[in-house]
Amino acid sequence: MSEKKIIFSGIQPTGTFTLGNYIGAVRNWAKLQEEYNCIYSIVDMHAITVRQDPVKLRQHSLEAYALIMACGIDPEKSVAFIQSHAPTHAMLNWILACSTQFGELSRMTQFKDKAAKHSDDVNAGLFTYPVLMAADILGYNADLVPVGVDQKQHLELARNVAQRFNQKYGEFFTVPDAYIPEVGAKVMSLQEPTKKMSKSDANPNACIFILDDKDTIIRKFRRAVTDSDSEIVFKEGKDGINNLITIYSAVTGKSFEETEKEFAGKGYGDFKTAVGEAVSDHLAPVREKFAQLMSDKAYLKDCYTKGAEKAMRISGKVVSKAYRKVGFVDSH
Ligand code: ATP
Ligand code: LTN
Repeated sequence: MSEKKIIFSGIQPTGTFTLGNYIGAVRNWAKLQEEYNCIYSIVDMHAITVRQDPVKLRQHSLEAYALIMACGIDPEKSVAFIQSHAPTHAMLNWILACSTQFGELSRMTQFKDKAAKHSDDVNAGLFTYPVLMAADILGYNADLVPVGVDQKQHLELARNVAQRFNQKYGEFFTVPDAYIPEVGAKVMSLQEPTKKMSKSDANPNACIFILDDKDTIIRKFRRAVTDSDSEIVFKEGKDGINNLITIYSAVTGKSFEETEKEFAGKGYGDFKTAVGEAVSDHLAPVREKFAQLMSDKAYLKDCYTKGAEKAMRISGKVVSKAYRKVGFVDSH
């Protein structure tokens, strides 16, 4: 048996990934592949907690799979699959739902935000979303979960559910830790820099999508909301500039201080263009790889089919043991 720790993470196929998804989560997934046993999923079952057009959801799921590969996930090194292809997640979801309290789900801020945003469809799936997320993670006994800071509360819940199950039935699930990057854990909207950049933002100028072309990226950065000051320094109250410095540092690897020095005495216009160029250059290989992958659907299918087989093999064992733990009669 390998001694490597286990990583699990997921992303919803709700549209092209933003720079936030990339810096906060997906690019770290690729970096972790060498050191850990990594399992990554396109969580289509989570996506239908808000209304999706079925034709678009199918397309977005395939694109999301190609996108994680374009961002460096190697399906030979990691297990990469589509969540609905592994029914073990839904099986474990039920078991864990019975160790989750109504009260704790009611406190989830993502639920409150999404319920307010989709007030015509506050369905049970939206409410129990974090239980399915716990099932994703615990079904592989993951040690670490690389996510952006917005998912911290869901991770806490997954830990509580694991601990509660372990108390009821005896030590079984690994209690997972969140793995949140130091820089870029919360990339902000370019139009409202106090809000997180989100795939489903109605204003396309608020987000950089990782497949945007160079001109679009530079144009969006040039329109980014900043402040009436003129200094390029990271400090409280300068949300727009802080966000741009964070993004620049995340893609160039330069520290905040180095960035401040580089742009000392320069204007916001120059800085915004430089951020746009750095981001576009950084993402150029992702755009190329994505186009190449989407032109070979048979290869993609082969990858996600094999990925699901591997995922089922691992989580199938965990689910069988969990069934036994709770007292279900063996079916064979
Ligand atoms: P949606 O807008 O459809 O709710 P989303 O853009 O919030 O989606 P998810 O699929 O929910 O994206 O998140 C995938 C991963 O990206 C998660 O780990 C999440 O924490 C991370 N993430 C999302 N937005 C940001 C952001 N602005 N900054 C850093 N990380 C982010
Ligand atoms: N809820 C996450 C997506 C997600 C996830 C997971 C992340 C679903 N299952 C398991 C990490 C581990 C989000 O980003 N909104």
